[in-house]
Amino acid sequence: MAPPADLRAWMRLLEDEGELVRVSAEVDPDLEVTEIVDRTVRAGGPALLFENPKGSSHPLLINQFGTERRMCLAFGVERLDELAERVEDVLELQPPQGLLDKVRGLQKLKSIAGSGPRSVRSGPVQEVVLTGDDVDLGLLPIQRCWPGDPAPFITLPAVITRDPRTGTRNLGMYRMQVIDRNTTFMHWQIHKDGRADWLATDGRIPVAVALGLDPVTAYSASAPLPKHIGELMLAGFFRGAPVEMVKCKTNDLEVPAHAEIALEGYVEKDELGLEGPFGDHTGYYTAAEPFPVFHVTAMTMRRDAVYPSIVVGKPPQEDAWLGKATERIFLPAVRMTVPEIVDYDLPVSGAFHNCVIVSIRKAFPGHAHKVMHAIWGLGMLSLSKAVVVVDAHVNVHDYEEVFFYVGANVDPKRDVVISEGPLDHLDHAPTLQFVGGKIGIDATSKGPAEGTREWPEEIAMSAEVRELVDGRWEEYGIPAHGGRDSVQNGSRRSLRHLIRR
Ligand SMILES: Cc1cc2nc3c(=O)[nH]c(=O)nc-3n(C[C@H](O)[C@H](O)[C@H](O)COP(=O)(O)O)c2cc1C
Ligand SMILES: [Mn+2]
Repeated sequence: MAPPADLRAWMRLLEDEGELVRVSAEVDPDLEVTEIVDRTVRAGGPALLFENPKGSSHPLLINQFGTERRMCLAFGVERLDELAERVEDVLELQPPQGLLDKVRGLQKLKSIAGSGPRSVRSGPVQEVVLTGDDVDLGLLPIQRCWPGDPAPFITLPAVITRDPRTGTRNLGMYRMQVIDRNTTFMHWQIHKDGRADWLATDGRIPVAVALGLDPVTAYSASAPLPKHIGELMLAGFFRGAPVEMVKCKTNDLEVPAHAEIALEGYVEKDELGLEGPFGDHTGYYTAAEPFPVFHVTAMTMRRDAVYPSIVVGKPPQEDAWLGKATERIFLPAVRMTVPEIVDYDLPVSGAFHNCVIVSIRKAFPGHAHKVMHAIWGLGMLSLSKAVVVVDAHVNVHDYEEVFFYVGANVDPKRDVVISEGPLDHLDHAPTLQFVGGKIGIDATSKGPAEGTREWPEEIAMSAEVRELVDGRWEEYGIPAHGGRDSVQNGSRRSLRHLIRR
């Protein structure tokens, strides 16, 4: 099934699938929503539509991405790995061999060529237009998420800018702390494309913010694409249809025509204020820091616009599955430069930048070290603090299994690499902000070529006996829950178990 075309289609789909619960009781966006959502996310519960958020006439949608099933529904796939397969298919475009191959190749090219956004003359996002003194962010049920947050924060925006030098459009998800009825902060972290666009301007940079998008476009705002690749292209590729854009009323940018709400305005090069603290996905309050100020010159919306929100905090939270989608979607791109990588896993509890587990087809001495350094040199993965490398046959998603090899195969003196480099903007542990230590753990098997003794053979049952037991299993009369099934499905379950703790 094709992904939903806009937020309303998505909400209908969620409702039809029993994945959306409407809450009609009046609930306060000040902290109360967070506590309800925190409990719901941890229980693997449904998306929630708060129909009567206190102080606002706009419903608040939250937890739309909070489970693997909903993330799959959002993209119209059965498994997130299908997304990787689609990307791989395009990246591995080879010269065609024969007619059938040529036709397939053309179809692939078309799927990319037709992915770019399309300009349209009008769209429902501009059914209501508020400018000047009518702009009022107080109309929206913006959450104050955690007790230490000084103000409400817009948490699920797609922020649109253009590079002043090249005109390239960027979409990014950056939290926005509300200052007053028509200004917010813009939390452009140091490594992000939105910040680079702002730094490249001489005076003021036009900015537009879309709220309430179809789930694939909303996801794509969080995707760590290289700066020259547009996020709307990725969205169009996965949607199978271009994102339609309509011109803003008060600046030269465009916003998705089918969004629920759009904020138009600008950011000055030299106007900064103290943003934060904010209870963030690190599980801690990130300290107040200077960030630029966003002035809202127009607020446009659909009639009865739905306001989307997300809570981040101590993992696991709803953003876990946005991160898992990124992990799957970007695997083929990672493999393009480091083809010996079989698979990788960024544990949710590692807040995505703390730890990467990677399995490799090891081919030469020191190979695991090569891969560690490759990861520390690759896009946003470069911010990874710990890299654990295991052999190809190890299931990187099964943390018990990984821990087994870290214990069994590692001589800490020989196999631990301590390095340094750039770290996540929000990481509070390093002595200096932005830069500090890295740890690499080589948990692959070694051999004399790497200066070790002869490596022992791992225990495994012979194929003949496994087949014999498979064939005779019914005969033994051992109930499935204690036997074969639970062993065969063990790794999938353990991932889910960790996320829905
Ligand atoms: C819910 C959520 C909130 C986020 N908040 C921020 C934020 O406040 N600031 C930031 O720089 N990145 C934030 N990110 C990460 C960025 O969206 C992500 O790095 C994205 O790739 C940025 O786009 P860019 O590379 O085009 O700048 C957030 C991600 C999610 C899923
Ligand atoms: Mn970008």
